[in-house]
Amino acid sequence: SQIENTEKIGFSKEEIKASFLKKLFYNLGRVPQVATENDLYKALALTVRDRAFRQFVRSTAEFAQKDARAVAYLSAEYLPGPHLGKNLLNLEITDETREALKELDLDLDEILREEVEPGLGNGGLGRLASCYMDSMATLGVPAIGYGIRYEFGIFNQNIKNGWQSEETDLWLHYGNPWEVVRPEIAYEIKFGGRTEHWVDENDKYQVEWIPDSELKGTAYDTPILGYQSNGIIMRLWKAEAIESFDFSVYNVGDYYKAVEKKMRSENLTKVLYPNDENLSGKELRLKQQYFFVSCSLQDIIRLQLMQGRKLEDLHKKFTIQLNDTHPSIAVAELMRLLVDEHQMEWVDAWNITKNTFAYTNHTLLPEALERWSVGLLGRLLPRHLEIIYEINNRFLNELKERNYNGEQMARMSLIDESGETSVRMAHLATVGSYKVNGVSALHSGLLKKQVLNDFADLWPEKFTNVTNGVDHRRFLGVSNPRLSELISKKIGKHWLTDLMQLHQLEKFSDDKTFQKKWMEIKLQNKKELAAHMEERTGISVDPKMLFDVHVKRIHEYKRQHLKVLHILSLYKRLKNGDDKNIVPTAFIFGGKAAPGYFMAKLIIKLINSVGDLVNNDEQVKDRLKVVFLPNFNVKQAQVVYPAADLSEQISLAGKEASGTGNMKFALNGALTVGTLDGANVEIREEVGDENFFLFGQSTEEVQKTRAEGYRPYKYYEQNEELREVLDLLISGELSDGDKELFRPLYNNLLQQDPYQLLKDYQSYIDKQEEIHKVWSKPGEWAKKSILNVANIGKFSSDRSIKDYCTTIWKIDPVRVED
Ligand code: 26W
Repeated sequence: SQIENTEKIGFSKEEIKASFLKKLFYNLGRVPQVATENDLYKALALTVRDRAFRQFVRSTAEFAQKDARAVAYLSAEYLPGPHLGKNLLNLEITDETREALKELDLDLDEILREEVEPGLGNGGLGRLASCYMDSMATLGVPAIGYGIRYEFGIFNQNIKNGWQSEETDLWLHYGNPWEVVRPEIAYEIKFGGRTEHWVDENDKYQVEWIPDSELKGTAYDTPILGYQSNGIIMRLWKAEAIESFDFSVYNVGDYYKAVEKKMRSENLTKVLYPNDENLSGKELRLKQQYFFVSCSLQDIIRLQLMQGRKLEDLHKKFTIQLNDTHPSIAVAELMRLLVDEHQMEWVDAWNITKNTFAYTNHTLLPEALERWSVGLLGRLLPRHLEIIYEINNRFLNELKERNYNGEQMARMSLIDESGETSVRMAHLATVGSYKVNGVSALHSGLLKKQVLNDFADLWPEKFTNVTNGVDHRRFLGVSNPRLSELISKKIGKHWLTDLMQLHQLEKFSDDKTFQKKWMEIKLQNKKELAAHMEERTGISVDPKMLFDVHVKRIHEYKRQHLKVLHILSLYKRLKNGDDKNIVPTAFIFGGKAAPGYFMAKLIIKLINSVGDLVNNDEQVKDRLKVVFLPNFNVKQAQVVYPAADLSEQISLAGKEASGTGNMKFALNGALTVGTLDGANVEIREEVGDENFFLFGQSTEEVQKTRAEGYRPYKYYEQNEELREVLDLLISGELSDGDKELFRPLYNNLLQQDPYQLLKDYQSYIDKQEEIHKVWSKPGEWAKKSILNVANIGKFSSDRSIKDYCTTIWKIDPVRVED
């Protein structure tokens, strides 16, 4: 009878319950008694999606009516995390839903755990894109996020015998209730072949690209809700074969060949490349980039024309944000579409192009700066290579007119002739954009001083900074309900839309009862994480220990192995009976290594080996625990951040562009031990020196060390404890007697040590001693923890998006009120 009630898309407990039962029955053919966990999850997801789409439709109507200027966010990666819990919060129906389910004898938390998250990204960059989607939706920025619908996202990580192994991510296996396919929104994409040039009867220069293969991209839309009112779309493209009208005619008798072609087309969006900060140089990767860029640009042009606007005004109605250089081929593709397909003059097209794009740089690591060999690019995209050369010629002429010399011009050229001739994608993006930004104050400064120095001298007004931010509604609101409730009780709920409100907590930082409640919540969260870890690893951890957490992609520059050296030094001390200033600590690691990155995989093995040694040693196992939590992703992150006491942000200064985990930890009351790198610098400024554990060299000192001829061996010789710890690596004690296993790491540290671990070692050890002292004074720790949260307001992605709106996009948000 409950099912027969007419469904209203309302927000009361009764309406949610009715919708839920109806979805379960009519969409899934189930009644509660026989439904699987997945059925229940899907029924609830569909219930929520109806409400999400309603918000989206309303926002779109509003934006259209206002003829608002819009952002197209181009990103090869997104990491939205689980949608359900987040959408409940945004619709403000978490409690009603929980109640409705309870009446059906169902548990919301269990259903939430069913969701498999879309792992359509590697790490920081993809997660940032999703935080920005949320904030754009919340603030009412007319926006659409374009990307790729990878069939297999980032691999699932298993740990076998201490080593990482990779398993295919089958996120679509049970179906995806959040997306809607739009078969009528599809575009043709060409590859390969050649170009033909001629002058037509009107004396107009014409170019035709005659490709040797074609496929199409179809749109899949996922609504991304903002808090309380707005909704925008994440539009992901899936590659498919073109089934043209004459397909059957041309392929008579060759049906199997046609099927093969279809399968080859679909390969394009099969899998996400699991490398970050490292080039693979693979043809398929360039194909993916061009594919999603071309679909998105064709879609943007369609939207522009559909609204009765002129193509000449494209840059007035759209701004296109390039999330790193991954979509930077867009500069050439927009030129091709305007000049070749829409018959625009080059100069006019260029004017539109360079006023449409803005480019965000996310890394300074030389090995991560994208370049494509001219051979490959010309074979795959012959017309684009011609266009890139034309852009370059005109650019170099401009430099010549300004009296640049040959050396400077070679440095700035879009084409690198030094080794294998290749296109520098960061230069293409910079020349083709009206703004270029880095992602923290330090990083934006280094960008201007190092990688894009010549360009910053040429166009100083083009360069700017937007410090990253995080979606605090997800990383505090959804994932830390206990702390959220305590905060709301004290200062109201306004922090959900204005994180600066957290400042009001400052006055309670000395309040003993508040401190007690604060730390009690942390302990509860730690209990949950401990249970979660025990279930996944079998390792039990006492929640009263200091939770010292290092979670992020595994990379040498992030220095997970510096953390390992610290653990080994404590282990040695305890074995020598020296336990002063060592508090019981659980060291928690998580993160994936790129499958082809040997050193990173060896670091994972090392962490697990150290865990085996420490966790099973009767003498120390109550003092130290080491856990490697497998398969770190957004879903697990939401359990980890709320439970952390200490946040490890220990990259070599000058290497981490910003970091965003650092913000999520502090938002949940963890204290940071960190270097002056990326956004750490700004976090420390905000929370205060006395509430941040700083160690290590500054960027300038790092450069000086290198310039003076860094010899890590000197530190090995001079520092006895460091020497003992390093020698432990090759003692066989960690590896069943195998002295060779960790030798590559050992040799690397003693001979090159490119990330200067040995140089920063002692400063790190000393700082950790101080940290353990502070932990021994609970009141002091609690105060610092509260002050971290109270002063973290700047790092909401709402602030970042407002910065983008004012300094780059020139867009006024149009918030749709209920
Ligand atoms: C070409 C291979 C490749 C793939 C991905 C190179 C580089 C990337 C990304 C840019 C890596 C990445 O995620 N960078 C991170 O971006 C975050 C968001 O701005 C920053 O917070 C991190 O510091 C930065 O490492």
